[in-house]
Amino acid sequence: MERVILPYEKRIDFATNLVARQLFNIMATKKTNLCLSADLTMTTGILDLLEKVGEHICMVKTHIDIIDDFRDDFVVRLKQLADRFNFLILEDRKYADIGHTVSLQYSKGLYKIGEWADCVTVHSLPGEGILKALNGSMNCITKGVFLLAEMSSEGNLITQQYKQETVSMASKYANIITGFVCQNKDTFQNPGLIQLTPGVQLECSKDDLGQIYKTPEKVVVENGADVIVVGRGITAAKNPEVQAVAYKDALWKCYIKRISG
Ligand code: 6AU
Repeated sequence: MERVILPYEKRIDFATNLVARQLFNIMATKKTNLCLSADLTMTTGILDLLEKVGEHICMVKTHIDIIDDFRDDFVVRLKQLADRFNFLILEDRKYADIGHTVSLQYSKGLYKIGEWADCVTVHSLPGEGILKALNGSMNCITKGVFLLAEMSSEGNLITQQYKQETVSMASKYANIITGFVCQNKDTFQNPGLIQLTPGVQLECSKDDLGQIYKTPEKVVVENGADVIVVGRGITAAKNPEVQAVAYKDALWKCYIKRISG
């Protein structure tokens, strides 16, 4: 059966990565496929926002290296919110180096991402070594990778062949692959993997730096998005809480339409 018309709860049993199983489960239980991209630069801004919108999201996506006042207790509080509201944490680190360097970037340094992130984003560009390294550094029982197979930005250099080779590279590391960051449903067929799609806004069609936005209808119904990343559509709104609910409702309605055929 086609992945995009199966409900999340039926896809759990196809998932080989535990984070994918957890995410399907959270989406089905909380009835939300909204991932908040909390691209704010102060820890209080992020934590306050999550207090307000935590109940409406299945996952928060962080860029830990844009935070001005990072301290270790930030991740402790982030984890507490994730437990309280039952959402996962995706660190959007977009690893893109040789395996050895990436294994250090994942586990060492100021941020020690491997200690707190449920999953991370990774580029396939350097080749298989990057997945081999993460497979070795991660506690594979509880961690996951979203591999970038397509991007939302104008003029990006990803080709059809790059995308196909990215998907075939992932098939060798099924235990750590949660899914793909991509824009189109033809990217992969496996119902146990998750399509994470950024570049979504209700009001704008682009920003000034090459980001391209599509509507919830387009990304979920036509293009097969399973988890939808919304950043400034919520963070820059006058009332982020109200806007988070608007995105959650619009995205869930589109998902129901898709699985209802
Ligand atoms: O909704 P925005 O435009 O404010 O934020 C979109 C977020 C940003 C980007 O770093 C990220 O999504 N992103 C990614 C990811 C998730 O990997 C890939 C991509 O192709 N486009 C994109 O915008 O935090």
